[in-house]
Amino acid sequence: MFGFIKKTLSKVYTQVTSRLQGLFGKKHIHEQDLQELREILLKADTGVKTTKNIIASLTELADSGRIETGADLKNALAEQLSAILPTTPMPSTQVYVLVGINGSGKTTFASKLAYQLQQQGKKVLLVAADTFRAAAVEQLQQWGERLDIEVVTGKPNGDPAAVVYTASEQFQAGNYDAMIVDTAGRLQTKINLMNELEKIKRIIKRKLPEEKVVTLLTLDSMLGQNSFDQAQIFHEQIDIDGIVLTKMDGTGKGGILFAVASELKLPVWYISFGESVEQLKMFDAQEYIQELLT
Ligand SMILES: Nc1nc2c(ncn2[C@@H]2O[C@H](COP(=O)(O)OP(=O)(O)OP(=O)(O)O)[C@@H](O)[C@H]2O)c(=O)[nH]1
Ligand SMILES: [Mg+2]
Repeated sequence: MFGFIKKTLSKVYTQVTSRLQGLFGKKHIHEQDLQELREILLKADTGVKTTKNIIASLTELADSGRIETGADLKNALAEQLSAILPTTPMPSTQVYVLVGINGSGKTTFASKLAYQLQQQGKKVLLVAADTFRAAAVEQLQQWGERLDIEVVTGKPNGDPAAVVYTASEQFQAGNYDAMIVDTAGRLQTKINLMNELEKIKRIIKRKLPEEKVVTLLTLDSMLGQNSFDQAQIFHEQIDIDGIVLTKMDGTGKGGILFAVASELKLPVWYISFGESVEQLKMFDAQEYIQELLT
């Protein structure tokens, strides 16, 4: 990931990284410097609660003489941020179920993930379990054609669980290495739509009992804290395993990663940052922190 933030996430870089450098260059750290750090973290979408905890810990360290210089501050902040990000590695899996609100980047991520797995030599099956919009199926089919990856589709307005049923059989019979299920965007408050997701997961588990199924929630990083309540309810209703932060090339400011980790207690496994197929990275917490602070 080296140089990744500077090169790719230019907004994160200019809004966060460059401002931090000013603080880290100081000979002496005073009370007002911690207030400035607080402001930077808040502006970077780190979230009120998470920021408050970080600043409280740093203030304690400063009061006891353990943060005197800008360099001390940098090291202490790096430690704080590392402690926040859970290091749960992405489990090795063959079945991915992608969920999230409308427009959060599921279909784009499905294609990017399919491409990444294909590059690793895997035989991938894409499943268009978004039967709600005809355009959604076409969108995935187009990616499938471009990448030469098979896409299982169902009837328009049909039961998405039926598509998943067929796909699971094809997966089993066809010697595939991975199956990626793209679902329709939905609001977490629509109970019937959440039940539909549960049904999809149930069918996969019944048809493919040997496979580990990983449910990934796509979160649009540009929505900042607004997406938290949504994520929380998704998690309560259908058990999310990990987060994909999308549109990291947009106006999001990078701190969202820490807020997600500390407030949702869910690992971030992927960051997606553009509309072309290779713009996907497996998230590495240590590298990210290192780059953010350097
Ligand atoms: N810049 C940028 N745009 C993205 C990214 N991911 C998705 N998009 C765009 O965001 C829009 C929505 O993306 P989709 O992948 O269709 O989102 P979705 O969650 O499948 O949407 P629904 O199926 O309607 O719920 C599209 O215009 C994508 O091109 C990203 O990482 N960066
Ligand atoms: Mg979609």
